Amino acid sequence: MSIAQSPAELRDLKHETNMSDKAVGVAAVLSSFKHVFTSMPPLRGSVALLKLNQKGGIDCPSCAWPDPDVKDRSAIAEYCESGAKAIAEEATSRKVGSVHFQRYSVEEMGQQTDFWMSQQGRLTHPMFLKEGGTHYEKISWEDAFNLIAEELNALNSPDEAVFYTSGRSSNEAAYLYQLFVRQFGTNNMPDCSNMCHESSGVALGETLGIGKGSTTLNDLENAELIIIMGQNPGTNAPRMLTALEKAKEKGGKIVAINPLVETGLTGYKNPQTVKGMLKGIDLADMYLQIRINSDMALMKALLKILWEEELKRPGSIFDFDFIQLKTQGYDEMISDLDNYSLEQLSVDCGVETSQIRELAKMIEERKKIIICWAMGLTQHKNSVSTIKEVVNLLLLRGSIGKPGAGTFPVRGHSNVQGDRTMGIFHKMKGNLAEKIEEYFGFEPPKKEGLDVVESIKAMHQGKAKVFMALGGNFLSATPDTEYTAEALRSCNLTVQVSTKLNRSHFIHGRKALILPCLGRTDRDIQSKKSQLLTTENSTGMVQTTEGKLNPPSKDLMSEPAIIANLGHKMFGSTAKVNWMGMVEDYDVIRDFISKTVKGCEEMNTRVREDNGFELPNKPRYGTFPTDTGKAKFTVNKWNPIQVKDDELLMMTLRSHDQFNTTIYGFDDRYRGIFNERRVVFMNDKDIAKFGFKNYEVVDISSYYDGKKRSIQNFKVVPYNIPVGCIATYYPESNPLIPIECVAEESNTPTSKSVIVKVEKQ
Ligand SMILES: Nc1nc2c(c(=O)[nH]1)N[C@H]1C(S)=C(S)[C@@H](COP(=O)(O)OP(=O)(O)OC[C@H]3O[C@@H](n4cnc5c(=O)[nH]c(N)nc54)[C@H](O)[C@@H]3O)O[C@H]1N2
Ligand SMILES: Nc1nc2c(c(=O)[nH]1)N[C@H]1C(S)=C(S)[C@@H](COP(=O)(O)OP(=O)(O)OC[C@H]3O[C@@H](n4cnc5c(=O)[nH]c(N)nc54)[C@H](O)[C@@H]3O)O[C@H]1N2
Ligand SMILES: [Mo]
Repeated sequence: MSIAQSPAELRDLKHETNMSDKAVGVAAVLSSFKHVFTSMPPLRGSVALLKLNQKGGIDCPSCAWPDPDVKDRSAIAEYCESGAKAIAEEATSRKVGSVHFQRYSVEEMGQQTDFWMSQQGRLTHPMFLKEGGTHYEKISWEDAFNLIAEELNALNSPDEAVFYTSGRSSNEAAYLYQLFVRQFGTNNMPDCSNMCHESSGVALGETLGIGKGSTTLNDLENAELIIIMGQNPGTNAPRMLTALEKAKEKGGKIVAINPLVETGLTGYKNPQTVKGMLKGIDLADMYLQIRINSDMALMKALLKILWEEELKRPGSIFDFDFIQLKTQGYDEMISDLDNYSLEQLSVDCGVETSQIRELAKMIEERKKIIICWAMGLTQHKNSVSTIKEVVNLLLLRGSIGKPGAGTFPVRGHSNVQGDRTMGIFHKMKGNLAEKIEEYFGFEPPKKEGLDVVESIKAMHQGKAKVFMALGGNFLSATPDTEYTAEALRSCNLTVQVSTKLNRSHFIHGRKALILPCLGRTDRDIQSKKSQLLTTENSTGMVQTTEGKLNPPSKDLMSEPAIIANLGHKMFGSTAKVNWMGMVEDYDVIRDFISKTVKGCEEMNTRVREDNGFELPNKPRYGTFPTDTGKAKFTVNKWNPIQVKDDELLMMTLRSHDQFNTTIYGFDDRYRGIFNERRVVFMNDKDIAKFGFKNYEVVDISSYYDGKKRSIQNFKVVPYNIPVGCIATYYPESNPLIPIECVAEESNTPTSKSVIVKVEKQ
């Protein structure tokens, strides 16, 4: 068996139906405490939880959900079950010391499950796997930096190295990392965004002028209509539910568009109020159970109905003042709608026209409209176009650039947006390039670098030979697991800067390094002073975060210190780029950020203010910094994915007990799944059609371009999911996602629409 995946062994699945009334509430509170207090002593656990998302405390590492105003923060708890689990995972008292690596070979550890890896605890020492070695061995930091420098210097070109970033790194670490990579001479900086909200960034950048959402938490609470597409906030952004509840209390309506009826959007019990704990409410006023990958059809259907109504009652539906003053491309967009029939669009998305009309009516009657979305919209071939249709809808109603209205892509990793602001990007932004040259005295490379998918291909073809990752779990997060494993294995050196063990440590280059670093919760002391770090949330607010707990080992380095040491080793610390000087006090890094990153002026002062500071966001205030200065309507072609009769369309999801590739446990409580992850959710009709029995064990394969990719041992779970659609958990199903299958324009792997066959064993 390949060690590139968690073993395919089955567990004893328990499946309960009717979970909707068991969401959040007491169970969530109990689950939070269980995770924290079984991982660490009570005092450590209490300090961690009490400091979470409080001013002067720790910014939660679980997701990028914004914090309320300081004055509105709950005095006792500003966290959720998912945050508590993330804290338990990072601040655990368990450790993986060097003895552990003597005891288990790389092969043996690779045979273990992802859950086992997360349970082993925090990494404590730099570890080295020599060429042909069977076990990682302890190495000094000095030797580790020498080794990386040696391998980098031996390359024929800087473009033969690849530098990945996950989204947990602080702004300070991200800033130093991009500076290091650019001083080295490449833009090969793939990041987790490439697999996450890249499609949002591209679509919003083109149509509205910046690749970020336009709304704030306050807007959400004051919206009249919130449409939530392709997102499961109950699990992945639970604090969003509190904001939705507030919006609802003020009379706002909530509509969910999702192939699954996700608990949280229904049956929500606020765990932070007594009233909320006792009585569950359905947050969603309307739930459209759409077929996978057909959101564009639904959007077009809505646009068509709104246009019909506008023709009947001219001037009453569309906001022509806004359209004339602020936008372009209206005529083309409207006339293109004639190419589609409402009936066919309704068939394509699997939602009755009567329901679509009902939603259209809600849109007609309200002006303050916010559309939220996450991975259900971004990880398809047509994602960029779909998000542009979302923009079309908002523009027609003038619902953008006004309080309570606009776009809300809900970000994933807690600092994924900040990493981009700091310059982690495989493209070089002109403005940053000039500033780097002005302040650091070297000319950064201009040539576009490699994104995630391109990096994997380059490694596979031998064109990239050194791989370094600042966080993350590249092997398991990326598509086409076996292909990616081959890619990593063909490198000369792979370097993982990590807090915890993961599968990317066992699928490695000829030589491999694990560099253990401080996490968000750890106290970071430099020059005898505790250091602040900063992050940016989903709504573009920059705030401080300060670790409060004793680090698991004195041999850990902070991420900024690791990068600075490497920079110093490679280039020396000069007057212009004083690598070691920058990490003596992170205020120095922030001073450089202030001078070189637009919108971060006076960062040291402003970030210490109560709520931190807001990055510039012109669309939020009604101006659109596109090349023409106008917001753009776009024409997007709708082509349904062709799925043959013996095939199904698969989406890959997160369970309630995981953070991306980190597996906290085997339950997905809100979906009624207990003690198993190897499940495939399927409609009763499909189970009958293919002749399966409930809970029968099957294999799943994709046959893209004639190449068979397979995963074994999945239990068929009857579930309320549209016919023709199935769902499995990520990362177990990543081997099925072909490396060539990507979103147009954004190059994001199509993790939410994989054509597969489910096969009897
Ligand atoms: N606890 C926890 N929190 C997390 C994470 C985690 O793993 N665990 N991950 C973080 C990260 S990095 C991210 S990006 C976010 C992810 O947050 P989500 O995007 O909520 O995560 P997914 O599980 O991928 O869920 C996608 C949702 O989209 C729906 N969906 C799938 N395909 C379609 C489609 O074609 N159309 C529509 N309308 N819906 C569709 C699915 O049914 C599901 O509800 O969460 C962040 N927060
Ligand atoms: N099939 C499928 N694939 C997907 C997705 C999907 O929905 N379906 N979602 C995609 C998305 S949205 C994302 S964002 C990616 C996630 O991709 P990644 O960000 O690469 O993956 P994570 O699982 O979040 O990374 C976990 C590892 O990060 C390390 N880590 C944790 N905290 C820190 C820290 O503070 N510093 C450092 N240096 N390391 C740390 C730990 O060692 C841990 O093992 O996966 C993508 N892949
Ligand atoms: Mo993400």
